[in-house]
Amino acid sequence: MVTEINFDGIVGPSHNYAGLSAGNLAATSNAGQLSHPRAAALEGLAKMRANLALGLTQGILLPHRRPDRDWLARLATSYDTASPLLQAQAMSASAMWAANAATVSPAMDCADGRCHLSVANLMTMAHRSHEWPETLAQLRLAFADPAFAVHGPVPAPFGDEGAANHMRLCPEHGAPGIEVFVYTLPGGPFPARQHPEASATVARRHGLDPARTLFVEQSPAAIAAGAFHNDVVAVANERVLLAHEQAFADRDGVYAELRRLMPEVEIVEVPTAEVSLADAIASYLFNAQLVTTADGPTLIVPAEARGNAAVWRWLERHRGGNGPIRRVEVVDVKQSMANGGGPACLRLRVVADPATIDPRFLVDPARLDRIAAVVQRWWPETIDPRMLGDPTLVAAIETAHDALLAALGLSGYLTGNQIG
Ligand code: SUG
Repeated sequence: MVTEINFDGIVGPSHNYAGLSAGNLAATSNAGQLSHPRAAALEGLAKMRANLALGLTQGILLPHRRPDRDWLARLATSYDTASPLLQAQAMSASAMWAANAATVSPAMDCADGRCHLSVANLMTMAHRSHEWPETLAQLRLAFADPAFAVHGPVPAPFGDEGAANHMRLCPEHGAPGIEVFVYTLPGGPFPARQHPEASATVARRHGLDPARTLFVEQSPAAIAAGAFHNDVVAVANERVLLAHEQAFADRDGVYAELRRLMPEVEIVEVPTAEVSLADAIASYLFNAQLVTTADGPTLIVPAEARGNAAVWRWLERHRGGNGPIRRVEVVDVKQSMANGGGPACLRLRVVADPATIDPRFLVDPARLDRIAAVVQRWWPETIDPRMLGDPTLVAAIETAHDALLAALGLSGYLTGNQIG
């Protein structure tokens, strides 16, 4: 049966705060801090457990091999001889933010009746630009069934950040939807990561109906305030769009188009007067998972949203009743948050039949226990980003990764799948 499946990226053993993402205020302000990879991975696993307890179907994406020695070889260097910056870029655990793995269009929206996935090139940030070959290998394995079509990256120079800049609304579960691609234009103080041509390419490849596809510009004010992806200022699920007043460049135009295409749409706007852009971004109110549970629409927010007085006041006033947010769940993912990744960043949503997915990429509580045991045993407790060159640390990270793949029955999954 077709259902929503959230694939969370498992936080890799090299999780660290090297401050690599300009425009991502959490990451740049925490640059140089000590990270806690073991705690980070356990927080992510606890979030997945909580999702299972809500009755949701849960999947995983694997941490990538770090350091990425193949990438360094393509740059004609090796980990031992690379500069500290290249070492940090080769060591980043950024593949954990699965919302940036790919853009996904469910079968109901695609001309050929298959669910399409386009791996994101993430080319704007050096440390993320080398994720796609390993992500693609995982997607080709997890979604090998003919029910899916998995595409390679959009060619350079068109930056693509995947589902973080894409939303989907539909009148009811299982119905064809309206797909909304949110692009960015350069000119502000921070990089614009989602090129409009990348969004248009993904829509064409997926065979989306142009009459049911919107391309909208993210507001430059939001990017300048630190919203480096649309999913930091807006989230959608089924009939509901929850967005900050300053999420889109042409807010009235976006709402009018949505209402025209889908009269059932419920637009919940958070006004600047109640929650400033700064509060929205610091708390990650919008980087929430908006999911449908037996109790109705549920918003899964990070603990930082509860810690922000203005945001919590807004949530308290708008939850419950018969409204579009029946329930609010709070999860603690502070290790990921400190690098700018909230609950929604950590997951890639796929609407599909779980029976068509490689079962090694799906989890139940027992499988999560097995992963947690590997993390407890092998993940470093802390990493000081100034120590990324330490050969003992590098060996520990590689051993930890091998141990996880072995536990999941996925050792050597890249063999014969390597690209680049
Ligand atoms: O691309 N942080 C990620 C956070 C991604 C969040 N994803 C979504 N909003 N969907 C990024 O900026 C920080 C890594 C570092 O600085 O080491 C980082 O890459």
